[in-house]
Amino acid sequence: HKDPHFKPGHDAMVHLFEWKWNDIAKECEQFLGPMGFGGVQVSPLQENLVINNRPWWERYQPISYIWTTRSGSREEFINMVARCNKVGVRIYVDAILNHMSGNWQNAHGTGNSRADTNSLSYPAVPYTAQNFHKPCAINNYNDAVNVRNCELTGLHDLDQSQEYVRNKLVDFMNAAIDVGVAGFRIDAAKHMWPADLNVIYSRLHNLKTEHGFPANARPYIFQEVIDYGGKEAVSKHEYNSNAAVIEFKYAGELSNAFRGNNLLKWFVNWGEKWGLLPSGDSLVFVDNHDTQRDNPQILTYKNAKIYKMAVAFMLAHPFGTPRVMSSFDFQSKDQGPPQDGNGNINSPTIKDDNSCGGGWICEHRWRQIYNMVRFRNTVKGTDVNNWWDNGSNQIAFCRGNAGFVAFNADQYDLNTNLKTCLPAGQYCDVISGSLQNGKCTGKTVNVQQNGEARIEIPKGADDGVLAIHVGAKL
Ligand code: LM2
Ligand code: CA
Repeated sequence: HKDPHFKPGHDAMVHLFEWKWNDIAKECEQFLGPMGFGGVQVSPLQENLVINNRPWWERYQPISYIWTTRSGSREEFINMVARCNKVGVRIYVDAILNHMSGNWQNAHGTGNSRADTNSLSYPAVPYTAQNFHKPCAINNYNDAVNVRNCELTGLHDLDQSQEYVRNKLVDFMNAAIDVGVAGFRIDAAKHMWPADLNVIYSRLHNLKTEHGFPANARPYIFQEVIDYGGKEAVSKHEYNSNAAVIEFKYAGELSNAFRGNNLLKWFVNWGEKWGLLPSGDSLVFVDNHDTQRDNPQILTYKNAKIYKMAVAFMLAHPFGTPRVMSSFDFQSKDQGPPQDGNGNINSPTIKDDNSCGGGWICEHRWRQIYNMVRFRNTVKGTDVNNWWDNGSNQIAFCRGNAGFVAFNADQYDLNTNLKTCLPAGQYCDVISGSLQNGKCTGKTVNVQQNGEARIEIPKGADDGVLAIHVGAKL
């Protein structure tokens, strides 16, 4: 369950947070496939409670396993998966296995199901009170039983030790596998027992060859276990034997350094030496839909220049399976996606320069980000070599003889000759521009016969990164 099954020439996942299925299908065909993205993490597929003012987080309050949400219908979901697979882009579903909704009066769902949440009755599944842990509040992260058998912010906590509950969860996931999804994000995995999860994973169907997967392929599973390395009863090390884990420490350390609280030169040994899980077990990222709202240390689209530097570093470095966040703009924590007066989600608008409008940020359509996805594909299979740093926050490294990247997070210019490891010639810096019709719209870098080039990143430049690779040679 650790292989994302990206197609050749495709890499990196993008979380299209709160996007509609029809819009994702179009995005796969028009942008993600051609640009070499590997897959999309989509918002939850299961029916959720309709909550006043339609906050984004209503989707984390399931009411049934019916595939009807504000992202679209069952038919639209099936159509999206097929169209994305066809252009080499995989779909990963955000699966909420830990809980159902909290308590709400007159609860009804996006598929019109009803529930009596106060008595833990969800007839559209059906679940009754006996399928849940006896309600108690999670309030002690030093106690694994409290963390796993009590309610996360009042969300009714399913008992995954019951065969009945396991079967409901497995059936839901298998139905998604059967229409072609490549895997799942496991929401709140920290709040479930690894042994129960492993039983559930073991019962999942293989991915099907008719959807372009290799024979006997297992679904990719990446589990949300928030573990920054502090002392808690539950740790990420309990979860990575059978499936991948979302590496929060990776995200924390990257934001910390690019904010200026740690020197970039220390990234010379970035990886397990920092206390991260093994590369092959790690889903890595800079920000996610939670941390961009509730963790002020984490970089987001709102800190554009240093955010793009952190994302570029993630995509340039071979560690882990990277996930790019694609957000909608928000002023307050609860604000839902761009929507009309009836609560229907609006589609993003796409401008001439590739960027989005209509309240959608679409970080994945920022040149500095999608060009680094291409970089990552081009250098695949190589290691980091010829690391250089100035003893501070100017760093550079090669990826074999296929790519070279440099960063300047110091408050003074970077202007020096560096080994790029690339064949001599003229290269287009894919951060300041793109190679279009044989011309570079940004800086050109001249690599000498000895593999060296003059590398310049002035302190006041729009971007603090320079990246060249053999796929963008003039
Ligand atoms: C997750 N991972 O483990 C998701 O990434 C995260 O976004 C979810 O929280 C959480 N777990 C549960 O799936 C979000 C949001 C919460 C929100 C819940 C449920 O961050 O604020 O809680 O979804 O919608 C809300 C209210 C909270 C209330 C709760 C229950 O904010 O005050 O608690 O609903 O009604 C009484
Ligand atoms: Ca639980």
